Amino acid sequence: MPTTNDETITQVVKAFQSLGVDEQLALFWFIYKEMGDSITPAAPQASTVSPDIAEGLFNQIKEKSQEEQLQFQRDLINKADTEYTRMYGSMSDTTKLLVWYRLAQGMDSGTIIPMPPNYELSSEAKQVLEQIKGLEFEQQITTLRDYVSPMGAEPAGGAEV
Ligand code: 45D
Repeated sequence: MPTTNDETITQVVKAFQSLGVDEQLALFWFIYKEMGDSITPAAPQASTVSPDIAEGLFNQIKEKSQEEQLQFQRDLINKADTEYTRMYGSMSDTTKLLVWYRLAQGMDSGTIIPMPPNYELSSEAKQVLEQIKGLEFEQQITTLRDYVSPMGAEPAGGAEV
């Protein structure tokens, strides 16, 4: 039987996924800004994360044009099948989260396409943001892990890394 907390998380993830693709990207960015320094590689369960694998994919995306960088992120959400989304699909959930974290850091440092200035979230997206802000830190992590988990494409048959 799922607990109330599990149901809350499931409901928030569904609301997140029901937004348009660009709205999801924008909301994800605002979440990153809200979480800020509370995200650290010392977080629990770091043993299931493969930093080198995340870095390898990130480095390839970093070399692309801004348009292609944005397309890659849209492809992940759309579950489009490309060389890169398959790489993503082969990762553990926490490694997937690390890929997104690295992309957000890249936006901060100017190597990844930035948010357009003065971007306003839709009221639907704002609602989801408020719901996520109301969760405990561990629940936020679970929510984000559940959110990034189904993205990308199925690997050809490799194991998770
Ligand atoms: O022109 O256990 C729009 C680890 C509009 C460690 C756009 C962790 C049009 C191990 C589409 C908006 C650190 C992994 C443009 C745990 C337009 C561990 C572009 C925790 C340009 C628990 C929008 C990790 C774009 C965590 C490009 C908590 C938006 C990680 C991009 C959290 C948004 C990561 C991005 C988060 C958002 C990442 C890249 C919250 C990324 C958010």
